[in-house]
Amino acid sequence: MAEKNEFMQSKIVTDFNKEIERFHLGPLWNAIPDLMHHQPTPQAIPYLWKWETLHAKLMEARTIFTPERGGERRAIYLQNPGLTYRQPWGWASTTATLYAAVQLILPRETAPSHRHTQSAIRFIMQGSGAYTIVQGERIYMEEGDFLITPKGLWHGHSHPGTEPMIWMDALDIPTIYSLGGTFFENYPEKIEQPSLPDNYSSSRYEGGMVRPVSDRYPMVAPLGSYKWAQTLAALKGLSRFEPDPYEGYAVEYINPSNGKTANPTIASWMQYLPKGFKSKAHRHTSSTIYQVHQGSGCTVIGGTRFNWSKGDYFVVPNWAWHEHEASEDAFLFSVSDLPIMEKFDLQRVESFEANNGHQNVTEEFRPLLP
Ligand code: GTQ
Ligand code: FE2
Repeated sequence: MAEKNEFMQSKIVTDFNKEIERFHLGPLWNAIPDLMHHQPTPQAIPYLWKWETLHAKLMEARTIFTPERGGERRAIYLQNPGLTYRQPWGWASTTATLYAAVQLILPRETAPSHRHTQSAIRFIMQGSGAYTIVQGERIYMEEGDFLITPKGLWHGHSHPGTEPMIWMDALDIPTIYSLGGTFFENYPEKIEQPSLPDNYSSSRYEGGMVRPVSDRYPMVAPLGSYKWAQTLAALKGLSRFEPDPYEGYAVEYINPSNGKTANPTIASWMQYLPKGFKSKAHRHTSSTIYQVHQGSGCTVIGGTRFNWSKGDYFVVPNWAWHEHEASEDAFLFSVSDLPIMEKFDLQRVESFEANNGHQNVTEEFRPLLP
C-alpha cells in the first residue's frame, strides 16, 4: 500500500480532493490503496446458519406466505452479515457472487413457472413427491438429489405428494445483478404443461458413465437431475483410495455432454469426509457455500471454528483459509463461483504451509445478533 506521506495529507492536496468531488470527479492518488488491495479482502464474512433456525423460520412461514397468495416461492435466503443488507450491491447475497436459500413447498401447492437470466441449482434436503417442471420435463425430487435450472429455461414447482418438501436453492443472483444482465419473465400460465416424459433426462442417463449417442455435441442441460444413489456410489468407489488432503473424497456434478460443470456459472460438489478425517488448510479465490447433508464435524475458517451438523449452512468467503474435520461420517454439499472465477482467469489456490498445514484455532463461531 502506498504510504500517505506528509505532502499528500497537506491542505493544498486535501482541499483539491474535496473540490473535484463537486464535479463528480475523484483523485486516484487517494483511492488506489483501497481500490487495489494486494490480495482479496472480501466483505463477505465466514458465517454459519443452524438448521434449527432455518427449519423453524420455514415452519413459521407456512401460513405467512403461500404461493397462492404471493404468486411466488416460499424461499428464505441467507444474507451474509458482511454484505450490505438491502442495498443493490449486497442484497440477497450469501457470498459476493452467489445467493442461497431454503425453499419449502407443501402438498397441493404450486410455485408458478417463470424464467430468468440467473442460473439455479437445487439440492433436496427433505421429503419427496414434488416435481419441478423444467422446459417441459417434470422432474420428481427425492432427498439427496441435485438438480439444475440453467439460465433461460422455464421452471415451476408443484406438489401432488403428501409430505412437506424442503430444498436448497443456489443462484448467481448477485453476479448477474452486478453485471447488469438481469431479465425475468413469468410464464403465460400458472404452470407449464409437460412436453416430455416424466423424469426423461435422468432416465436417459441412468447408466451414469455412458451417454446417449445423440448427446455427443454440447448441450446446456442434457441432464436435469442427478440422483443421490449414483452420487453416493461414485463417492464409495473413490473412498477405497487415498483422500485428497484438502477435500477428502469429493466429486463435482458435471454436464455429461461436455464434461464441464453441470451448471455453467455455478460449480456444485458432494464431498465425503470419513469419521476422523482432518484436512489440511488452503485458500482460493473462489468462494463456497456449504450445506451439511449428513454427519457432523467442524470447519476452521480464518482461525475460527465452526461446528456443524446435518442441515446447517456455512460460507467460506474468497481467499479465506479453511480446513475441515469430520467427527462422524459426513457428506457436505457445496456450491462455488469457481466457473465465474475461471472465466475471468482469476482462480488461484494456496496451501497453508506453517504448522503442518493447520491453522491455530483462536475463536469459536458465535452468531451475530442485532
Ligand atoms: O425456485 O425458481 O430461491 O427463481 C430464488 C429465485 C428460487 C426458483 C429462489 C428463484 C427460485
Ligand atoms: Fe426461478
